[in-house]
Amino acid sequence: MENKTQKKVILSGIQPSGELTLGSYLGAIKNWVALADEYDCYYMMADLHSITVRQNPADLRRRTLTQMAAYMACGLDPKKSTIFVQSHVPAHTQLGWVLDCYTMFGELSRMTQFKDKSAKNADNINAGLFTYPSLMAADILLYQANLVPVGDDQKQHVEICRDIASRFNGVYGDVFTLPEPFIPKVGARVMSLTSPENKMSKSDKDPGGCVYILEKPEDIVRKFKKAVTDSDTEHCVRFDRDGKPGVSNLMTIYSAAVGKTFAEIEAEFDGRGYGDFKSAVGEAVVELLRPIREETERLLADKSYLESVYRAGAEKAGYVAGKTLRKVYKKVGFLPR
Ligand code: ATP
Ligand code: LTN
Repeated sequence: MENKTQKKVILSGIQPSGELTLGSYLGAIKNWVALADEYDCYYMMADLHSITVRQNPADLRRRTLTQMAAYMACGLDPKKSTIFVQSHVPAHTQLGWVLDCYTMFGELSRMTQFKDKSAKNADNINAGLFTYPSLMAADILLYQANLVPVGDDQKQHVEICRDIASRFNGVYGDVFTLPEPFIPKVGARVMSLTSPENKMSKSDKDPGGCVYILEKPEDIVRKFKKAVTDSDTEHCVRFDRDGKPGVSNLMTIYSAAVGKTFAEIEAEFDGRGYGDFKSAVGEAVVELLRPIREETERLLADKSYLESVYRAGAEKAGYVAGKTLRKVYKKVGFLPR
């Protein structure tokens, strides 16, 4: 594919199905920002994916715009990265359909996210929830992305994308670039503050377990004060994911927020109680998120600027995606119009 900058390509996205969480910031967005200079980046609000679970229309619109403002407040510069709304680029659904026909029932049935979400939404196990990964593969393959920065839970979806792309390439020649997942060393799987055996998730029924990136400082501090620590007797801050999941999760968050290693954190809190530690983590997260919240609020006050960003984003993304789609249509044998 023609890539004027000759930079390698990144694509990633988040569904505007809830407010962004500290988990999605540390697991994904932080890396998007870190990689934005080095790569030709496409970052989207995955609104098509979000309707696999029932959404309130007004909330979905509001969250899509808020999410875009938050991406920018986290440090994404629309002059450098292409920021767009997935549903604004029809090529995603168009390629999604084609890839559905190159994706096997058996491989979709093995997807952990499908199994989890079907269990949580037993009254709405729709076909979109099932074919979610082939639409995600279309998102990635349309831009010939080399890297897909995501949290650990999305690794399986990037792997199935590679499988679909290889299958297609096997039949038609080198149409798609095979992408790699890019998963952070620290923060790939931030756990719930109240049940550290589960992933922190925006659709979690227990709001105490999840910290939102736009949350008020006093609420953040309160949630960390109430975070579950471990019932072992040693009462010390030590990293042990299996033996001390609560403390280890807080150490992961603290490490990602302030940039200290686990050994440095253990030394800092040596001889101090869990109470002190939890307050320190809460304060560190407040300081990490404060500028993001303030900048998001500032950006949201200027709707026409936000509109200009997503319109330009859709234009650029649509151009690049259109080229891949045309190639695919030709390869599979659709009669040109
Ligand atoms: P939902 O509850 O709707 O499934 P979610 O909170 O799990 O949503 P996603 O929108 O699925 O979040 O994820 C957005 C991005 O953030 C993905 O790249 C995902 O891997 C990453 N991510 C989400 N939650 C976490 C987490 N707890 N730790 C690390 N990364 C995360
Ligand atoms: N499935 C992802 C969101 C997503 C995505 C993508 C991520 C949709 N399309 C393409 C990376 C690349 C999730 O976070 N649940």
